[in-house]
Amino acid sequence: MILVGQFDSPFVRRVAIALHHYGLPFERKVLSVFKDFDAMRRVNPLGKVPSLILDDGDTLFDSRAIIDYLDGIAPADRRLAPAGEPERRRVLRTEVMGIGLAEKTYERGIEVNRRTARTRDVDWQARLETQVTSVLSWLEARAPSPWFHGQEFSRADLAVVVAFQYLSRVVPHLAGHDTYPGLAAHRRHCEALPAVAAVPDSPDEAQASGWKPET
Ligand SMILES: N[C@@H](CCC(=O)N[C@@H](CS)C(=O)NCC(=O)O)C(=O)O
Repeated sequence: MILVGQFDSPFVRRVAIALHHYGLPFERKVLSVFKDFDAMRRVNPLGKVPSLILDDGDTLFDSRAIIDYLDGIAPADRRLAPAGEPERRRVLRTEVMGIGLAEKTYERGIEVNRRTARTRDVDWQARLETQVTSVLSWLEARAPSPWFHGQEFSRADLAVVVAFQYLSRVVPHLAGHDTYPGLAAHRRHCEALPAVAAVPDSPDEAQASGWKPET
């Protein structure tokens, strides 16, 4: 399998961590959605990452769809979502919040980094930051101990930890570890897992494709 995308993307990292967790070997094709836009669209017509090129030649798009597929073929004792209800719907609900947190953080980055001060929409930026802090409060209130649901690391934990790591790198003042002690402890528990530790958030890959930290 070939995973397309960079490890500064929380969505690409989600898939890579899941592949490590399942013990599935993969190669990586490092393409940037900005620098390599034409090559990217030859893999995914949307020009988005992640994509996963399967051994039979099929290509899957979107981290949630990819992890859904991988979880379906994983051995039962490695699956990242429970089969039974109501546990399953609760894991998926928290996963949606984690993915949404990463999406809103990413959208805010586009607003701030890819526009000039004159064209930036400050009201839109404020709305995005409200969405980010609102989700953080919702997650913090669920007090993961150490996992969000049950006794094992799940898709919920995976989505939240990569989003929180990403937010901590790109907008550290919105991710105060004193403000969100439950999420900070959750992050430490997740980072102690070999699969998470194997795929560090990569500011190097971000900077190589033109990203600059906010000043
Ligand atoms: N919901 C998608 C989000 C993927 C996403 O937004 N990826 C960003 C990179 S971090 C992207 O491809 N951006 C380019 C674009 O939206 O045109 C997923 O979970 O895979």
